Amino acid sequence: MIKKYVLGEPFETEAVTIPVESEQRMMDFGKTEIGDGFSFTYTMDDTDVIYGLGEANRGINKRGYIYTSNCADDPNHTEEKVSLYGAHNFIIISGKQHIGMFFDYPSKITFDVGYTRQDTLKVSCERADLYVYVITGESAYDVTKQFRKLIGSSYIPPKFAFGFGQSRWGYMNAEDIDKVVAGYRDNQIPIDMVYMDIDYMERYKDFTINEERFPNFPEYVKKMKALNIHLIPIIDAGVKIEDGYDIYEEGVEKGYFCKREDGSDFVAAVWPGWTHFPDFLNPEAREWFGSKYARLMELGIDGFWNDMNEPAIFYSKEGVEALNKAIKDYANGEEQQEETDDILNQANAIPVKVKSIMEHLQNSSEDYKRFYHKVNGKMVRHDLVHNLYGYNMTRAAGETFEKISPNKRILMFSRASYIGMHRYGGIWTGDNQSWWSHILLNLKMMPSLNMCGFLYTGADLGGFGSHATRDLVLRWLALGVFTPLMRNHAALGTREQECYQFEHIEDFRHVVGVRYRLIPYLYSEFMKAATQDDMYFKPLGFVYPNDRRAVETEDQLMLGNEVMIAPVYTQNATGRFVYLPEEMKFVKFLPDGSIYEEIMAAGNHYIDVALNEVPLFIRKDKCIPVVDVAQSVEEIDYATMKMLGYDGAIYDIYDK
Ligand code: MIG
Repeated sequence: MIKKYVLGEPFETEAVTIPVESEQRMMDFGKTEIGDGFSFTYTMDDTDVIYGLGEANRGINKRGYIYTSNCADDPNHTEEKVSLYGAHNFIIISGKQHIGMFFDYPSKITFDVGYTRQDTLKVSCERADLYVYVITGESAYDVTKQFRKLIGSSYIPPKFAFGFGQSRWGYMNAEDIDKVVAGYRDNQIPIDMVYMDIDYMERYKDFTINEERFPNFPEYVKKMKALNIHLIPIIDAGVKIEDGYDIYEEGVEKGYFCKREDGSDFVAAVWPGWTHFPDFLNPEAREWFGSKYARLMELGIDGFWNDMNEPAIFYSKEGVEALNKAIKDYANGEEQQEETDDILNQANAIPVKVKSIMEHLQNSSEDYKRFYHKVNGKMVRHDLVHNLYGYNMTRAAGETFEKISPNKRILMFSRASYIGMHRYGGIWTGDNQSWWSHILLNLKMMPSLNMCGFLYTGADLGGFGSHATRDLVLRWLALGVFTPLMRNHAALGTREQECYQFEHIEDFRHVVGVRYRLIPYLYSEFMKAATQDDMYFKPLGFVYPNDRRAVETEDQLMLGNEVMIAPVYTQNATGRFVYLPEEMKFVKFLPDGSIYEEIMAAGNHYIDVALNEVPLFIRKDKCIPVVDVAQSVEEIDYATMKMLGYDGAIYDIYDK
């Protein structure tokens, strides 16, 4: 059952697509307080599990920490962080009763899940203008499915997007990309996509191609297509201010950029230098920006990734002015440097005020108060709707794709997001690090994202920041084999981590190859999840809710209807412990192409998994299809399909 409560005057985020009659009274459980903002407080039972929050830090069970939805460009996902790139305000209280709550509120909102008081859940935000949807059901899984119906069907990418992709910030030109393609094709490591990061553009101008770096780009796209390689360019949110750049000039002329209070166009520095931000909350501006994706589609491009759309800001004009003033004041003796007894520090000290301004220049909350959106003829200050920006950038693209390419799916995923965006694109989970703990973080985020509608997701495999090691990349790929988005991506300046950069390339060939053997199964499970508003990845507790040990398992996931995954995420380990809630078949894809199978009883086991093996479990009396390895999705030979799992299980892949 779904109830909708209206508090104050909510902003219409359009996250929900199904009309629900609203009630003006308060929720009849927990405690709602309105006055200085909004808060909802609920006392949790010891055994209540809190699910949800999509792209958030820490566990599948969110208890024991505090999280703030505030789309943030923060590349340091350490354990204490409270905000990442997405804002997914859906939680489920699961215990004696199962209650889902969606707080449809477009600005900063905090979920204190037993942080301040261990038994207290408190959700609070600054203004009491929001919709709260309350869903009751017989289990957390049931509540999730009801919620998913409410917010509309998830985005479906083209089939090639289930292949493997290679990316790196630093591929400068066609030669660099040729090297990547050769590195994969020559070594027979399957691949379908190579990503183009910001350097393909002309001075970082959206929808341009640097002709010196990519001479005759349409031909190049064709040449790649002939090799079954899709080139996937990045699109940044900010539009470069440059005379003669038509998108900048049109945007200014039509008033499609975000404005300051005085009506002038807001100016912020990002990769292109000074930019304006398209006003994606204005439907006309959205349509206008969206239509520009067609420029690249006309050149043969069929996939994109949207970046910097929190929006990320290096600094604003106002920020620089404040800094200049502080420096001038200091030089004129009006601002003292921090007093310290430490002689060394005295010599190096930066004046306090200057230092504090410098530290807050980037992604400053002050800047988010400096620009406005035009919504239904009214000016709305950005910070009040901050979490909708990336959502509406991706929606701009998605609406264009629906219009100009109704019969062909286009690959699209975004960095920033809000619930509702799941209808237009997937997401990648941003700038993680080449850390073992981030393999586990990747795994834990996946089911939470599914609860919020985001099915086409994945992390930067091998880690974005920091230097990767061979074993980490292999182990991470063995998780990536199962994530719908399987992309190796790394930051400029880090160790090269393409699969052919390490010794014993055959191990990488094998692990990526397993993905291709499983694509018919993974694709089919994805399509079922997308078309039936279901989950692709589930926590074990969604399938075995009465098994406390299963509910508490945070390092294994259910995939589709048949599979459980349990990747190794510890360095130097030759295997791991697993918990089987029921009898299952342990399957390992071995490097010689054969498959190891062993039925295991319910309970605890230690499984041996070498670096070059890919493990999975098949649930009792079920089986899955596998095919032979192919070098691209296009080349998969369905005639090689065999069933793997329990003998005698009846399995019709197309009509299950
Ligand atoms: O300020 O385009 O998260 O994937 O490689 C960094 C360069 C901008 C951040 C993205 C990352 C991408 C990088 N971008």
